[in-house]
Amino acid sequence: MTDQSSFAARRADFMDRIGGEIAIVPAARESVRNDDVHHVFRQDSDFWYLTGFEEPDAVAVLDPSHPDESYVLFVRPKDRETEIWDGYRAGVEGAINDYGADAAYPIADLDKVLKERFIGRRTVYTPMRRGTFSQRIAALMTGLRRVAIRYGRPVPDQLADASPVFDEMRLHKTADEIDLLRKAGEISALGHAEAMRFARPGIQEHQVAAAMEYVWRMHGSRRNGYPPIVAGGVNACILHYNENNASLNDGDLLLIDAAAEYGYFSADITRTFPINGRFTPEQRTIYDLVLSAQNDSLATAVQGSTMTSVHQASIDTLTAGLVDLGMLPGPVDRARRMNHFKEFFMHGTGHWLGHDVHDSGSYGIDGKPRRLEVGMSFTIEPGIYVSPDNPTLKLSLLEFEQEDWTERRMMMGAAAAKKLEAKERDAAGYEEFEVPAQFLGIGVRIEDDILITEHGTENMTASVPSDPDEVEALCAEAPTLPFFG
Ligand SMILES: [Mn+2]
Repeated sequence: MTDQSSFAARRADFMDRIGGEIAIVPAARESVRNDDVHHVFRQDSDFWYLTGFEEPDAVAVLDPSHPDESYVLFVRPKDRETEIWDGYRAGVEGAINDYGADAAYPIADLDKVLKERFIGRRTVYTPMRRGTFSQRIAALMTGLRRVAIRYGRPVPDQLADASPVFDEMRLHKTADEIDLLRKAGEISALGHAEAMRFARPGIQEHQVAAAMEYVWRMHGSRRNGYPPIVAGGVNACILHYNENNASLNDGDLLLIDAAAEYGYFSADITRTFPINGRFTPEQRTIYDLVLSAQNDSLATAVQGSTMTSVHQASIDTLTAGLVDLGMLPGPVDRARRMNHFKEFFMHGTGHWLGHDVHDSGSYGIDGKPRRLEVGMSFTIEPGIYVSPDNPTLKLSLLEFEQEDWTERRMMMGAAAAKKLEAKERDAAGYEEFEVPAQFLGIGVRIEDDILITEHGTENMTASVPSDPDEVEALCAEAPTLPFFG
């Protein structure tokens, strides 16, 4: 597990990156589920990254120019009565003795102490992705300024975003972090393997989820990386399906996008397999195409490449394959120019992976795709979803440029950009196209977790098979877990 020295090393690095300025970083807040019951608490990833402190209602202050209190924690104070009801608190004593803070204060003193610390400073860093908290800091600065100007005292007039500082640090994984990420991948794969053994016609989606979660908890994972998607048959065509309350049907596929969190690192795996253990020829055809797209993306995922190239490889393979199967009108280069693949593949091919399943970090630098470097981790997850409700495609004849879309969305906002695009599509016209009936209702995604290392590209989740013959062999094995039905 991550020990205190690695948090201290991150804080030192973070302080280097903000120069002599001060940074204020808030913990996650508890959220009410109902009455006096809260949702299960999970610490904010940025806050965890710097502190290793798991309580809500806390704030970390990093103040590299302070002579002896460069790391200060504001925490819930010890309170015997409250602790009997709601659990242990480290308190100010624990924050100093166990979490390495140079000083600690009760959270109620935050504004008062910050005002003192702000004297003589020009810039205050805070993660702007925590919107309401950065607004609170901005309000504090404004209030302080009005008084300070009167007395000629210098106080900060600039609020700077700490989120990109976290992004750059979190994007590059250290050896210790990679160990945890690999472990998250390994145990998540064990759960997927059990799901292949465990699933059978007649049981419920959430029962398959339970079998996977049992495996993960037993291997030391305290929680899932994200809500599991266990989608039988046509449910696979709903991308973020997580009702998980349908019965599994003989002859359908089961798409499972689910993974464990381990040591605050999330894996992210999708496998699709036949519920009765044998692919139909149509299912196998679609499956093989998605798998070859994933392999082609994997081949481009090398040091120096970009996530755009990784995505492009899947788009090219899927487009050619879909035309070949008669699922899109050809020729292939025309289908490419019109982005027809979006009829069946609506999401990106991958995203950064780390403390959060869709981890923070920019995909571009100066408007250009950033290069993959050693220590970066991401998913590769092409898919094909053939909605049963959409047998007649209405294909737009508009030739579409991805760059234009990004630029527009930035300048005019997503809703306005979408509206303008719809207008252009209408102007360019449409053609209708019948999807071959035998493919309707099939949804397949295959997703693995990738790491760029000095020795090449590593698939951290390859231990659960994606080769269709190996998948069928695993489905044929007896489950290791009992079914209580
Ligand atoms: Mn994913």
